[in-house]
Amino acid sequence: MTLLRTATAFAGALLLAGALNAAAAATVSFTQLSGFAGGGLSPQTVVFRADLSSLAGDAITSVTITDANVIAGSTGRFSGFDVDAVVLSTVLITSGTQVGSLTPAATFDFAGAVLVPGTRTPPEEAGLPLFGHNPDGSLNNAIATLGVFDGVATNVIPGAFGFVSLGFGGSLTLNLTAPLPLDGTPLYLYIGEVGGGEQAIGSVTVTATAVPEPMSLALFGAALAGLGLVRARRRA
Ligand SMILES: [Ca+2]
Ligand SMILES: [Ca+2]
Repeated sequence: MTLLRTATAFAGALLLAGALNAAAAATVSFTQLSGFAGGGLSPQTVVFRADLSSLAGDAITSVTITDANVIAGSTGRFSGFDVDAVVLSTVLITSGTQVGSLTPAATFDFAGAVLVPGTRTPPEEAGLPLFGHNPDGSLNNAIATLGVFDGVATNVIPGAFGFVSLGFGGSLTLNLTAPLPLDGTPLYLYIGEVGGGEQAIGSVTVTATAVPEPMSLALFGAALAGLGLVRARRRA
C-alpha cells in the first residue's frame, strides 16, 4: 500500500505543478501622444500609450518602466525618465490633454514599488537621492503621486512635485494589488514623462497557466505503470 500511496501523492504533486501559473515578462512599445497632461503653471507632462489588448497570457501582475538611456532632459537629481503617473485603462485616448477621462482598470501597490536608480549627469549632488526617492531607496509616494498626472515640470526645489526621476537606465516596478485578467478586450498602459526629453521601455509581467503536454502525460503514465510493476513483483 505504501508504494501505491507514494505513487498517488506523486501524481497529485505533478498535477498541481501543471496547474501553477508561470510568469513571463513581455516588452511593450509606447506611442507618444500629442498634447500635454498636467495642471498648474507647468502642464508639460508628455503622455505615452502602450496597447496591451492582444497581449498573450491569463493576467497581468506587474508593470516595469525602464529609462531608455536617451541622455536628454534634466540633470543631477532629475536625471532620466521622470514618471508622473502609471495607469492601466480600457479607455482609449489620443491626446495627453484627455488623461482626466482615464478610468483605472486596476490598482497598483504604489507603497510596494521597487526602484532601481540609474545614473545621473552632473551635478552629482552627493548624498542626495534622485527626485522622488527616499534616502533608503524606496519610492516617496507623497512626492511622486503615481496614480495622478499632476507633475510640475521644473527642477527647482521647492517647486518640483508629482513625479519620480529614474536616472539613466533606472527602473520602476509596480505590482498590481490583484491580477488583471486578459480577456482580449481593449486595454492600454499610460505613463507620463514630466518635462519631455526622455524615453522609456515598458515591460509587463503576464501569468499563463501551464498545461501538461501530451508527452509528459504519456511519460507520467509509463512511470505509474512501472511503479505498479515493482509493487506487483514485491508482492510476489
Ligand atoms: Ca504624479
Ligand atoms: Ca523629463
